[in-house]
Amino acid sequence: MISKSELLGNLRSAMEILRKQPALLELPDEILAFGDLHGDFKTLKRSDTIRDELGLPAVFLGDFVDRGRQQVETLNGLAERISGDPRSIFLVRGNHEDFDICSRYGFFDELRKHYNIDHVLPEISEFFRNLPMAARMKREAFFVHGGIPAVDHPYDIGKIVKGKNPIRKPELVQLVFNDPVESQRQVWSKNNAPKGFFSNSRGPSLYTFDEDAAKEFCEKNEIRYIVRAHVAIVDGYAKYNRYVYSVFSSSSGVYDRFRPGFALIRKGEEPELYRIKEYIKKKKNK
Ligand SMILES: [Mn+2]
Repeated sequence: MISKSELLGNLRSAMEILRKQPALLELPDEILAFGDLHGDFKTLKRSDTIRDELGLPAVFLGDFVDRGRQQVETLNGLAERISGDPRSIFLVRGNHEDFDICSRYGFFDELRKHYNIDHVLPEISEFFRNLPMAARMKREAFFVHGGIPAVDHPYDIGKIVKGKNPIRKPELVQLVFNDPVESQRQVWSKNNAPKGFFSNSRGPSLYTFDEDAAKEFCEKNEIRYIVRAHVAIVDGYAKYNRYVYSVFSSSSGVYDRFRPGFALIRKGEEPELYRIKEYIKKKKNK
């Protein structure tokens, strides 16, 4: 297991980087995007292989902890990587990087097994609070854990700020929690919700959004599409509509049978979606 001093050291070094980063990260024109890791340290290591192979940086779209088997290793590994080379790894906050959530879904239990939890929580909280809430590839894509907020729709991503721990600001909560919805699905409109937003079974103050809402958001923010995570997808990725792509990158714990995916995003081209193990195998056989 990782020692307390190693964990705290890596978190503190990473925080030096995160503190200087804006709430909305500006990404380079070519990048790999990974979804929820949920304690899947093996997938994090496989992502190193893919980054090395392609010589590209990667953005991780939140939910690093909870549920999986190696949550501390995953958080520590991300902190170590970002402090080692902040131009090759970018982090975006998920709804599980929040003490209201990760005190209930496994992370606090894992911490208690290995440490005096009071000695590590302050650094972890600071790490969470300094994480960017979203990222953008200019004139191309918006990257976020959950989805677009119904607040002030079409929402201006220039307004994004970093969140406290726990996250409280409604539009920030919605960035990490909202979901796209397929238009065929039966959904309920909510009172006062902007057109294109519907109820979300995850909670009363959360929304789903359809293709029209996504289109208006993209036009307002001068991007072509949204890359997000948050939904567990057995096959690793999904295209919801012309404007929304989803990636999921965990096969740990409850996601044992899942096939983790990632996206290769290049400015001016359509996103390429892959499953991590198949991608690595194919490259090996070449
Ligand atoms: Mn999530």
